[in-house]
Amino acid sequence: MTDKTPKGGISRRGLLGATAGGAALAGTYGGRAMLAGGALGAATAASTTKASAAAESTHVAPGQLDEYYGFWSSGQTGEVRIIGVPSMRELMRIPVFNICSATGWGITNESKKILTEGLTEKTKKYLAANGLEFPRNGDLHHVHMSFTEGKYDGRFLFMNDKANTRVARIRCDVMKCDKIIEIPNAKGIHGLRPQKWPRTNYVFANGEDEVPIVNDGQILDKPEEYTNFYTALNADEMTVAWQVMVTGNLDNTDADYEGKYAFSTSYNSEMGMTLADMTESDMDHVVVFNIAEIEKGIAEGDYIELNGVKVIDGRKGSNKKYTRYIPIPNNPHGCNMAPDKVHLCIGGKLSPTVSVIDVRKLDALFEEDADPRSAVVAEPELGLGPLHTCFDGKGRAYTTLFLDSQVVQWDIAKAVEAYGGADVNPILSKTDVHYQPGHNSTAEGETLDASDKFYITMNKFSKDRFLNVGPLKPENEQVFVIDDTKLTLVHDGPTFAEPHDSIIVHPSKVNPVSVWDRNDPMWAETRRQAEADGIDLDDWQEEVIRDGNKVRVYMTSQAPNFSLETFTVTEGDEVTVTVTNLDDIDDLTHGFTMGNHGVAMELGPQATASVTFTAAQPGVYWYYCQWFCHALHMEMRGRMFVEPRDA
Ligand code: K7E
Ligand code: CUA
Ligand code: CA
Repeated sequence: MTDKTPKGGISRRGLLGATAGGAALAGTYGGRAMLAGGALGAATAASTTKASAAAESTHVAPGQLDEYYGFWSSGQTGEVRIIGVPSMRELMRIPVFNICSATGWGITNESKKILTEGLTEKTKKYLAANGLEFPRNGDLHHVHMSFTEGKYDGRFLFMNDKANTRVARIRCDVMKCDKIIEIPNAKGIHGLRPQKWPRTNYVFANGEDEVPIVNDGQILDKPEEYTNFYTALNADEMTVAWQVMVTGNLDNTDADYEGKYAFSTSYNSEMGMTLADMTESDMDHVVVFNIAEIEKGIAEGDYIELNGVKVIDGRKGSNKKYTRYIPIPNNPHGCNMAPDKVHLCIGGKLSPTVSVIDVRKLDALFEEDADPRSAVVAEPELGLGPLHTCFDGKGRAYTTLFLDSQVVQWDIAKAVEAYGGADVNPILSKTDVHYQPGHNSTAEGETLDASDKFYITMNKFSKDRFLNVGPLKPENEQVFVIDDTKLTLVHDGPTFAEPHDSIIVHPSKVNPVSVWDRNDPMWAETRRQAEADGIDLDDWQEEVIRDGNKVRVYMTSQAPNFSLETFTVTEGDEVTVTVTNLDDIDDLTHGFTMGNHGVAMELGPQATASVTFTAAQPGVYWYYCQWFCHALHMEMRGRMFVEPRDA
């Protein structure tokens, strides 16, 4: 095939084009006959014996540890989950964009600082006017670990919040969120990826929703004046390094293995505002960002400053040094860089194809008059609704087919040969999943250590796979064992909203501590306040400081006691309780819950946490440890006396 426009076989009929799109998404599409090739029926279910042998090989017996960590997004729940792979046992939840009753995330002063300090002034003003301190929800789609030279380095996890245009970071030493930043100018941060090479200096983040360049109400329903913002964050400082204005919206993003280019898919090159407009064109595009040129442009002052951010103009028709637009069919979604360091795979979504871009051809693409499709080296027709692709390090790719409810395993090299005209079928196997898969993962598949051990698919619907739990059903994650071209299902895992994406990381690359450092920066501000109150957090038991109508109560916890059994405040006082957990052995977490005040916090071994509340009503209130810590855990409690103000 020498034709560099989309392959002849892909016509509007072959696509789930403008007219079919809406119906397809509504699940009424009936065109399965359009599948390419003949021998593509779903792989028949593995025989029972084979399946049980595979299940045996991945069974993690009670007391045994999993082979891998899985880090899971949770969509509109707003948290990150740690899952053991392959058992799929949920090991931990890390609150990020949500509020957590158990740990006090969103309740403690330390977490509130993280949740508020990175917000823009405009948002702070809006929240204050509505009696809020930080957004209550989040929509966390993508979680990725920091890289050093193309491999996970166990330092940080990064994640997006589509709902409130934020990016957050988790420290992997303690598995807690330590930074959240709202991205100025952009709207709806969706795709997010760390730079892979030479290390994660940048985190790239897509703005999905188009807005006026200056979004202050002067321009409203004039889409022709909207733009979109691609953001590079400084990963170490969690600040915005720069932004690029682009034409078309931005969906998913990835970066290469050379540190030269980053990429984003756009399903709305039309800059349409309605479903009909957004699916009008047969072709959308992938934006290629030339990182060195953008850095040079910033250094040379070729930017505008918008809300404190240096913004480069990379829109169509602007200076072509910074960006290039590769035409791709049709409303593309997934954007996945193969660990062969060469091939970038773009899921066609409404097109049954995956477009493969050879990153070695991108230098030439940036030359004057280059054919915009010159870097496309394959476009295999794989099935209906291709969304995301993952890799096993053996030259094979796995693409989820949303509409077909299948995963298609295919050979990248063969796809390139077929595009060049060879009579080869790149498809190796198709396997049913249950049902409607979105993202998928292999172990370390987005790194140079990609493995072909497991294949995990994150399905948007479980339908009839589990006991009925009412109108809201769980989603379903499935684990398959890969044996050459055979994928054997070994586990169904129902899951609460909504596991968009996951990464699977070998324990040799991430080493969390079991006990906090007493001097952890997480509570640096609390420590400063304690010092101002004459208290050395390393050596104290209890203290009550009165400062006008502010009362600061310091206590420690050591199973099964709080160092203070009672303290007294006055009605209307602003009370800050700071607790340090003196226990310093593994797994000895306490908590502090103040009854009837909406106050709770987790206290890991050697951790300090604080919480501030108003003692509004006179009376006796009990506080207690909500984390089961000791045979006398129930007895680990104390009283707060609130005296009437006039008494
Ligand atoms: Cu769910 Cu990664 Cu937001 Cu695709 S995205 S499915
Ligand atoms: Cu301390 Cu329960
Ligand atoms: Ca489109």
